[in-house]
Amino acid sequence: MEETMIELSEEILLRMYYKMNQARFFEEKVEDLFEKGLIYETTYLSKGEEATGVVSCLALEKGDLASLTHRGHSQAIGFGLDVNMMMAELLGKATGYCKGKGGSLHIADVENGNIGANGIVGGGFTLSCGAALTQKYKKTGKVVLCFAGDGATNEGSFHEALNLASVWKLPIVFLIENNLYGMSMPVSKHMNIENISDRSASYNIPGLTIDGTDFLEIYDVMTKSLRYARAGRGPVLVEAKTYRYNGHSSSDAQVYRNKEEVQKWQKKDPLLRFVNYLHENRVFTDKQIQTIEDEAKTSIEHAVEFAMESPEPEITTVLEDIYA
Ligand SMILES: Cc1ncc(C[n+]2csc(CCOP(=O)(O)OP(=O)(O)O)c2C)c(N)n1
Ligand SMILES: [Mg+2]
Repeated sequence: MEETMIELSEEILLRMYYKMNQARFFEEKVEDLFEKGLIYETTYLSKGEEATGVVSCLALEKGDLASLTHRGHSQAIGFGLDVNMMMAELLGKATGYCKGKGGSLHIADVENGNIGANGIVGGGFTLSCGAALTQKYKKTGKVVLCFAGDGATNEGSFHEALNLASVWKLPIVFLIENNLYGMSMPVSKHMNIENISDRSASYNIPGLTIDGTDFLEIYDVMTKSLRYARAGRGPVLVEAKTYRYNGHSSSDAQVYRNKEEVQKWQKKDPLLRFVNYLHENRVFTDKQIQTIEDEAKTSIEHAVEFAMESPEPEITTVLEDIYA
């Protein structure tokens, strides 16, 4: 892979910071709405993981595809999904991505390359391989970004997918968001290796471990990995070490970790690191930074208003769009 660091324009920095803020505000609102009893499913929040979700998507080119995980709000916002439709889906409204019947775990926008979130851990690996095979077969020049968690890499589907992607040299980048736990199980207890990227050796493909709280490293490594896959050289496995601040889901008492651990990770919060970079490098003025944050917040407040004012699905549509 290329040696020199990929340059970041002001425009891309602005989009990254805006979307990372949107992702954080989106989930703060989701927590609030859940507590008020307005979200009927549980929630899987990605607060703390905004850099991996957003920044890796911003390294994609127009027309590229992505498959998301159950912890996929930051990924979806990064990919460019509409926050109004996302919020409406979480509130079970007819204006949502699945007309209010799928919830967070089934948000998808297939026409625009978003193969979808997935309630099945490891379900995205093989779907992504299928999508990547289509790109190769049709010579579209497009690449698939496949998100997954650390726990998911213990599923058989991970190994099947990496093997096939390697043998067929599929245009796909697997991005593992290693947030150190699969539910309450620490990585050290569910696998016997330090770095998940080592698993790439079995399939003779490049494997890289990066800091998932550092937007600079994510953008650099993801851009290069996507170029590698786009050039027809085959898949890449990227592991980003990151952390989720919330419990696994809304019903997690978090007895398996202590506050100090959470606080340690919050010190390298991806948004904090981003804003420090903006200040240190004088990319934007304080006023401009404030405006980006305010606009991101306003967009989420609008999304909540849109969702609250939207109608519920009609009872007559209850059997529509049911596949199984
Ligand atoms: C096939 C399957 N097995 C188990 C579950 C239950 N489950 C939901 S999330 C989860 C943990 C996944 O851990 P990881 O891949 O690390 O993702 P994270 O939740 O940490 O983002 C499990 C076991 C599931 N949804 N699907
Ligand atoms: Mg995990």
